[in-house]
This record gives sequence, C-alpha cells and structure tokens, in this order.
Amino acid sequence: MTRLDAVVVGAGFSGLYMMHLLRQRGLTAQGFEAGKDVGGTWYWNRYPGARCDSESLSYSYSFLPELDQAWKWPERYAEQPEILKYIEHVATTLDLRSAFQFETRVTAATFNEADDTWTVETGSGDQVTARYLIMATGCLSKPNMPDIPGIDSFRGDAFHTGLWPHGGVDFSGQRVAVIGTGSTGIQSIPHIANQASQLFVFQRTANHCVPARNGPMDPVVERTYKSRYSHMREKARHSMAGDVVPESYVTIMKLSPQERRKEFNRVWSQGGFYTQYPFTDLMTDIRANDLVADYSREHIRNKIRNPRTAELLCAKDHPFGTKRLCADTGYFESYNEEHVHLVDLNTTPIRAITPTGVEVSDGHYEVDAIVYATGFNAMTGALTAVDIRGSSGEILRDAWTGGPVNYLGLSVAGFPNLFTVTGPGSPSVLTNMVSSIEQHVEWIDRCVASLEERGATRIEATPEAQATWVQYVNDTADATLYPQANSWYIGANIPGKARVFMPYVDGLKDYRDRCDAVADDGYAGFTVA
Ligand code: NA7
Repeated sequence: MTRLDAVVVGAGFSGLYMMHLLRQRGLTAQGFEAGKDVGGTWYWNRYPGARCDSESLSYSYSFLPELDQAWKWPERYAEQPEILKYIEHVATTLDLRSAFQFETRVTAATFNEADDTWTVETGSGDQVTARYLIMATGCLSKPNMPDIPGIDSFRGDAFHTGLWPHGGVDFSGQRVAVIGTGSTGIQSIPHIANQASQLFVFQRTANHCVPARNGPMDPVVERTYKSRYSHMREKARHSMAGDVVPESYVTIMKLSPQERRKEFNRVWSQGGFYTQYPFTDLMTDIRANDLVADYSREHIRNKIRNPRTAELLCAKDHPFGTKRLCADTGYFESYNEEHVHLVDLNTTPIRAITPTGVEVSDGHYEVDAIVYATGFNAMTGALTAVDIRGSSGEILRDAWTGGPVNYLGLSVAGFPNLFTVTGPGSPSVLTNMVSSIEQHVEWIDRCVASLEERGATRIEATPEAQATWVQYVNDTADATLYPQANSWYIGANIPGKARVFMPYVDGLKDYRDRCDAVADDGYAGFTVA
C-alpha cells in the first residue's frame, strides 16, 4: 500500500491550494477528486446563469500577485466558465493536476491507532495510507434531491443545478418545471425563461433578493484595484467579510426616516452584498431588519405587473439575510412574461412527480424537463457521505447525528490528524469563500509544519476545547437573527438533519485571530503526541 504524508480530498480552490503548500514543504501528498478535472464547485455547477456573488477582483487566490495583475475578469461578478478557466489556469501553472487522481471518489478513511495514520479507500478500489487526511470537500457539494413520490418515474429530462451536463442543455421550445427558488433557481430562471416555451416555477419559500448590478468590468475600478492589490488582499484577510467592503458603520435604528431612505437607496444602487455589510444592527435587531425587508419588498412590488404574483415573490417568513441572500439579475422581470408561471407550493403542495410532469394538490403540470434547484446538504453533507472512522472506530456521521461538533471548524475530537477545510463552525459561507479557504489552508499548513518539526505524529482536538468552541459558535449565532430562518445554514433544508446553526458568525478577522492565537500558544486545545 502506498504510504504518504498527506491525502487531500477535493480539487477545488481549497484542495488545490492545500496541495500546493504541501508540495512546497516537500511532503508527499496524493489528491483524489470525483470530477474529471479541477474546479470543485465551479466544475459541477454549470447551470445557466451560474455566477459568483463575490466580486471577481476579490474572488481569486491572493498568493499569485503576478496573476492578479495579468488576469482579466470580464465582468463585475464572474460567470462560472470564467472562474473555472481561472482555476484551470492556476492548476496548469503550478502543475497541480499531476498530484490528483480524477474521477475517483473517496468512500472511506480509517484511522490506525498503531501508527497514527489514515487508510483512505476510494470507489475504484485504491487504498493509500497517509499521516494527514485533509478534507477539502466544499460546503455546498452534496446535491440535495427532494424526496418526492414518483421522482424516478419522470420520462422527460431531469437535472439538478449542482450536477449540470457539461455540454449544456437547450430548452428551446420545451415546457420546463423549475423546483426551488434559492440562489441557483433565481440565477437560472431568467435564462431558462429565454428558451422555454412554458416555464413553471414551483416555489415553496420566497427568498430575499438583492439586485446584483452585474455588468462589464469597469476599467477604472479594475485599474484602481490592481494598483493596490496587495493592500486590498491584506484588508480582505483582516476583515469581517473576507472582502474589501464597507463594514458596520451605520446603525439603522439611529437614522431618521429620511436618512434611512437615502442610505437604503445608496446601498441598493451599489447592489450585491453591499446591502448587508454597512449596517451594525441589520442582523441583530428585528426592527432594523424589518425596515430593510420592507424596502426590498417595495422594489419587488414595483417590478411585477401581477399584484398576486408580486405578493407571492415577497419574502415574508424569515428576516432579511437570515437565509443566504440571492443576487437578482432579471429574475423578477421574468414573471412579467406570459409564458412564465409561478406555482405557490404553500397553497398547492407537490403531490408527486409523474411520468409526464408535476402533480400538485389542485392539478397537473405537463412538462418536458424538470430542473431541481433544490440545493445541497450543506456544510456537512460531503463529510458525512464518507465513512470516516476515528480512533475509537466511531464514524464521523454518527458522531455528528446531533449536529456537527468540532474545534475551530477544523478538527474533530476522536479523529486525529484529520483536517476539514471551511468546516462547520468556521466563517466559510458567510464570507468571501476564497479568503476563508486561504486562511484555513495556511493554518493547516503551519500546523503540519510544526508537527513535522517537533517530530510529532499525532494532533487531536480535546473534547473540552471542542465543547467550548461549539458552545461559543452557538452562543454568537443565537445573539443574531440568523437562527430564525429555516435555512441550510441551520440544516433545515434536509429532512431529519439536526438543526444547529453551522457557520461562525463573528467574521473572518475575529476567527483568524482566534486560530492564530491557538497556534501561537503551541496548539492550545489540542493534544499533540
Ligand atoms: P437553496 O438556497 O437551498 O435553495 C433550494 C430551493 O429549493 C429552496 O427554494 C427550497 O425551498 C427549494 N426546495 C428544496 N426542497 C424542496 C422540495 N422538496 N419541494 C419544493 N421546493 C424545495 O439552494 P441553491 O442551490 O439555490 O443555493 C445554494 C447555495 O449555493 C447558495 O446559497 C449560494 O451560496 C450558492 P425552501 O426555501 O427550503 O422552502
């Protein structure tokens, strides 16, 4: 059996960077990736309209300053093919593909008490042994197919947005159903509407949206950013959002109605998550939150001709921003088209998928294709899908039945030498993902280097440090409005999943400082042997 220093699972932004750093340290590492090539999220999510909601200039690696200058991002928010092109370019430049075995899914990993190693098994029957197991498997990589009766009986074409065919799909002249109105539904619906002869959107919950205000890259913005790239990167690394955005300078409840209106107009005209960042009380004071939600609903009502449809599209069951905000480009306007129909699943729930369409409580919609924009088993799904057996033989999936528990979002008690990149309990999805990935990967790299220097063979979070961390993550989330929504942040989108708020809400800067303090303190909260 091959013996290595490390196994890295996943060849997205995190796995590639991790591999690069391990190699630079002279360690032997093998990567496994289920896809045919690099890209992770951006390899799989090829649905029409797939686009990042962090700005292009900041959604890239910070450790390649020459590439920062050379790379041309065509739009303010990059489309999936552009991001994939960037990742492929980095993989080629750093010769990272040679470290990965593609089309290979890791199915199991077992910790060996005798020699502090992991034996990793793949679906193709490979077995390797390594000191460190690094799961760079992404937060939104395990697609969630809904459990609807008859789902396999449909005779037309069915797609999940997170597993989109590589050659694309032509819906021209077809009757299409889209189930789900989260980010991917909202991004893809205008594009599908442009092709389909009839489009039926099945909505269970209306989501809060912000205008994306995407467009061609402004050359002045690009030039200015590029002239200060290292400064911008440094600012992003030490910011709450992992991005250079105006943070927490206005308290909504302290503004007069006129000032409020002016401020809301200003952030709305900037678009994207700028609508969320400037406010100190948006995510903690329901009165402030209601004011923003009202303002946002006003825009929807102004955009949509049919008042009943407009009302259905206004999010009302959760505070603004407590579910991942969706960035809208032409989404609402789609419903002004004659051939686009909104089906409200609250009044007419789906009963079944039939061979020819979707049956709801008051009728049947005949369609040629169904698009499941039904999201992911977020944050834990890709980790619990693998049989990861720790030092006592317990499987991670079982250890997490009551919700994920870990230390720093990076390490799980009872699972020595295992690292999870952007795991639950870390800021991840509440920040610019690449910034958070870099912080994690660099922390793991430093940790591994320190173990190697000390001649240590084993690092493991203590149960006490883990319990304190989990409590802290829960307490800080409970101080916000986030837990009020039935979101994927809290596991509510997966039937039977424990409801625990998973991301760390205090931001990247605070989190980075805590992680660095742990490392500076000789890995406090860990047992090193
Ligand atoms: P999301 O945001 O989880 O959205 C999934 C949507 O699918 C949401 O509207 C769900 O309604 C709906 N859904 C899920 N299951 C069902 C069933 N059984 N019936 C009807 N409707 C259903 O996933 P996305 O892929 O859009 O986005 C995920 C993230 O990727 C996104 O936040 C970005 O960070 C990128 P619900 O709201 O649960 O009532």
